[in-house]
Amino acid sequence: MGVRRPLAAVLAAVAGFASPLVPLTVAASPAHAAPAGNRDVIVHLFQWRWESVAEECESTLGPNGFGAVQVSPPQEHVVLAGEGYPWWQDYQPVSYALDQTRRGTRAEFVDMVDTCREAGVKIYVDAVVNHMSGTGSVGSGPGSAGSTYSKYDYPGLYQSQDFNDCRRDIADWNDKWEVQHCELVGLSDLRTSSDHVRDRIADYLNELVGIGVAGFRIDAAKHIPEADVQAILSRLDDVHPDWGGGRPYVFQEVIADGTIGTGSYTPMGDVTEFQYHRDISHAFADGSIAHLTGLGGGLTPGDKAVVFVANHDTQRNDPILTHADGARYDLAQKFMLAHPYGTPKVMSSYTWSGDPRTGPPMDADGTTRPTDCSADRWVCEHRAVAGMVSFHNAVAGQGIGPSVTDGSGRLAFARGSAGYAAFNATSSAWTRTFTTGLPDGTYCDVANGTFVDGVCDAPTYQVSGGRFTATVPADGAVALHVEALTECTDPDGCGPGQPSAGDDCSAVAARFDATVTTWYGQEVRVVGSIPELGSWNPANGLRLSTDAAAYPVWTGQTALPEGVPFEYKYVKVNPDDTVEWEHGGNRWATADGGPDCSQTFTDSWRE
Ligand code: LAG
Ligand code: CA
Repeated sequence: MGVRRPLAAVLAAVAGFASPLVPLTVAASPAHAAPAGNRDVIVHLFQWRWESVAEECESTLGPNGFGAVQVSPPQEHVVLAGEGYPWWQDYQPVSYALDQTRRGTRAEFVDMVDTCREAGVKIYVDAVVNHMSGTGSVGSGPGSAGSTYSKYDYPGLYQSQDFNDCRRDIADWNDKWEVQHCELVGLSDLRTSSDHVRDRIADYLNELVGIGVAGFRIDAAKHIPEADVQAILSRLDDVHPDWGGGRPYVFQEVIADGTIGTGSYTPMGDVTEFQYHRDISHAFADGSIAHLTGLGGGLTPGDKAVVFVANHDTQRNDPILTHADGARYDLAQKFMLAHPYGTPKVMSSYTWSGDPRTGPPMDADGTTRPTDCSADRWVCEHRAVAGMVSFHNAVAGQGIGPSVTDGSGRLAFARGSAGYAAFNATSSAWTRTFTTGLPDGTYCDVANGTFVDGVCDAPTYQVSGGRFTATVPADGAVALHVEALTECTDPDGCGPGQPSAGDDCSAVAARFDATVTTWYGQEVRVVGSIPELGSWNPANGLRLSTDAAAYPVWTGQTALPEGVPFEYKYVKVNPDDTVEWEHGGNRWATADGGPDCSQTFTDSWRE
């Protein structure tokens, strides 16, 4: 077809198009493509402002395939000016109002959830529901949103009868009843056996689900009787349809001990596996990693375990390996992302000197400052491991294949024929040839950079005959996987959606046929990850056209490189140049010209 008449002229001829312009919702443009596939990796953006989380979703988390952000608690909290606004204010709720925390307003929170959803990233809320505030550091408030309160009285929410009767600290940690009914570090312990309390907690969590929150970390879950956790979770609504509906994802903070194990909480959801944290951290701290193919053996079943190298408590109270350890710690987080056991939770920290109570970078009134990864005390160590998230996603479902070691500090292993990773927890480089099940081609080393929109910003390695030779840096890694190929040289191809070998077309004559209902004056374009489709800039996208006979099918043609995977979406462009993106994730394709070097993409606008 290829009709290129002035649009107004074309559309004026179409019956029903004389209607006035209707204002459109302008959805945020995906600055980058969101990788498809399995996305379950969680990053804890500890203490980040909502607006900073939103920016990170767009710039880094979505493009690299992170699945979710654990955000710090969003409910109203105590404000402890006298103690210099410590980070742990958040863990003392004053009400379930989302109006104002040190990290921002309710509107900013909502905007974050929406922005992250557009980027394909879920928000998991740290739900502090075992307790309210403590004595000592608090008086009557007001809390961060202005509420007054006292330890056992939160007007309009909880009164004295809503707290357990054991109004003292947990003393005997071998007594399960005490652990669950007395006070954790002096925090007033909610009577979670009561319907009133269960309903209030469920109201709070359902408000978040209504905003689009997709999951929860249940803080101090071990201190809430199992039946009470069950009763609260059973009251929750299903998550937003954009996430496929279904139950919210839940992981429970259970620091297992001889009295309470993770097993009593797995019926309700996932659990934190602290033994994994200790095992991986000691192994990397000691440079003794050769045995780690078996990591996770004997622990909570991997499909129920959330795993981490450090969390916000361990990095302060019981540090084994943390951001302060630099490359070796990054290496451990990379290993976690390469290894099949558990759902990985990557830590993102800020530094403090001396006093571990120190809050995040903040203004004089205790309001948290926006994150600038190159300033203040933000570490942003999740960025150093971002490429490994793509490895984790690409090898999902593949077991550990053949492994090699060299002394106790070096270990390399395959993940089926989808990936291969080598880790060197020693102070000298490790050069050797590795035998993999990977198809032949050029691979982006995602342990040392990222692979986004087909662009590799890391060293590349040539796999030939399934083998590659690498020098794994001291305290470093090399990781290759089949979704980060820059060129495929394997005669059998490199898998669906990947560059294919033996490209026989110099270019593919590509045609897009899209069924799109438009208003008079609107234009339709194809915008995508490759320059031919505007590199995600709608202004440079491929313009489609239609006419009275063809409408609502819009058509356009361009030449595309064969065998290069790309992503795209359709957009409607209004006369004032505002842009409406179609909904849903990015579309994926690889031009494959076939014998006549042409290809047609037939699509329908996704509402
Ligand atoms: C958690 N998981 O079960 C959190 O991961 C952990 O960070 C929380 O403790 C704890 N449970 C309660 O939600 C943090 C700090 C504590 C702090 C507490 C409440 O690690 O140090 O306690 O939050 O803000 C602070 C003081 C205590 C005092 C208490 C009550 O440090 O000395 O007794 O407040 O006033
Ligand atoms: Ca309790």
